[in-house]
Amino acid sequence: MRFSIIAACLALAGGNLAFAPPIAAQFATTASTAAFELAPLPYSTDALEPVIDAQTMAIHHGKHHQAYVDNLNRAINSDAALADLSIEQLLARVETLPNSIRNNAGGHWNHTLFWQIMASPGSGGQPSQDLAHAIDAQFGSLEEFKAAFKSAGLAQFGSGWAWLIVKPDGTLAITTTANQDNPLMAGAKQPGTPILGNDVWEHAYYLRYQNRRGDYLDAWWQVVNWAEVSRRFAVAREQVG
Ligand code: MN3
Repeated sequence: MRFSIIAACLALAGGNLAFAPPIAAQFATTASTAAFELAPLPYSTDALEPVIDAQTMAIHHGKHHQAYVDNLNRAINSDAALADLSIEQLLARVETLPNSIRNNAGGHWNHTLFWQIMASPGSGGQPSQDLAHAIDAQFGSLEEFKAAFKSAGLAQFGSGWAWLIVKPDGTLAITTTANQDNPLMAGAKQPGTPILGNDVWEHAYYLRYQNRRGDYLDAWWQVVNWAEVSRRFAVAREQVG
């Protein structure tokens, strides 16, 4: 991407080579700094209708998530020591980093997961056999898990997330975090690897559900991509051995 911009600038400079070196040098400098990017949604903005409306999706992804990415890049670029760290490495050391990085790295990671673990209503399938067994073992049944997850989402005061995580011992747990925190962050009250997460910030549901967070949490199961959640469960279980 950057090389094509440089090429375009050089082409625009035309025969006036006096302009070429400063332009090239400017881009060469910025190329070494952090640049997290906002991936496109894996479906159209109206794909989750009527559970999540197209306008909410467009604003949530195009404005809110974009802002987390832009603000994260701005924060990273002010500290050269952070330039080469992955998003997971940043999350693992948030306790030593400014809140701007905590909030925006969390926002970027959380929303990247969120888009991927949703799919058009009715297309998300069911939990894999392994995941279904783990859910039954921990919560009794899929329905009981859903009820407990809804309770957690309702009980999260203010903005935050409800999560299904794989704990370091390989078992499942439901937990919540405030703001854009997540269970991968250093100091999390319930550490683990999220395989499913629901955004309970009002910006995630207010246009369609207004104050009815419970209705949103109920309807949301229709757009859960269980194939992707099951894939993440298998990966997380492998990592904990
Ligand atoms: Mn959000």
